[in-house]
Amino acid sequence: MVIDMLLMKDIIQDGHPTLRKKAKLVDLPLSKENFNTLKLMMEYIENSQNDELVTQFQLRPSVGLAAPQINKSLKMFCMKTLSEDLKTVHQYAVVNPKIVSHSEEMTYLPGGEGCLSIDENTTGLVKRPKRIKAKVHLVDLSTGSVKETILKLSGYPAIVFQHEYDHLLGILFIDKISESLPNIEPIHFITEDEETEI
Ligand code: UDB
Ligand code: ZN
Repeated sequence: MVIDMLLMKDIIQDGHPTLRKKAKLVDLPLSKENFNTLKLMMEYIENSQNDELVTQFQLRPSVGLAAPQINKSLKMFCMKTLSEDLKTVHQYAVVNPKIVSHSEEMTYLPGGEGCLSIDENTTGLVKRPKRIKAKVHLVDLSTGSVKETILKLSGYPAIVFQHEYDHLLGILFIDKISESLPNIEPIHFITEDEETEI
């Protein structure tokens, strides 16, 4: 029996040349192989958000994974994360994305960014546009259908999207670290308690 599942050993690390290459456009219609790769990438993210599987398989709890990180130099990534109010799931399997516009307003994760492809002790503040519009091909991983759409994202999901998008350009968050970001409003996750206080 062959278990087909991505593990940390499958994620290449900083220093590997693939992480610095510009990824290639993905052929459409999507090949079975690329569809299967996207499914494995989303499965990794979902497994990594399950405490038991994190312990069992030593996964890093993850919100996004780009194909170059598993040594496939292709313009595709998966993300699964919540909005700052923790109410909306932003789960996307994305092919051939292009950010077509972004806000002037910038934001950042106050705890800094990390990366599955970089040593877990390395984090840093990264300034990014607060809102983006991206033309993407979205893949429905249960049916295999692909549709072109414009994704409009704001706040945390926009940061995750941009981090993954950078991987397709050969850019890592360490290229963009700032020591401090005065005058920029960081992302703020809203808890239920906070909401009831209002
Ligand atoms: C991550 N995880 O997946 F808010 F349940 C990071 C790592 C590098 C620490 C694993 C993460 O942010 N987890 C997380 C955050 C939450 C709630 C939660 C889990 N990535 C993805 C990556 O490296 N993709 O290439 C790094 C993120 C930093 C900013 C956006 C992506
Ligand atoms: Zn990353």
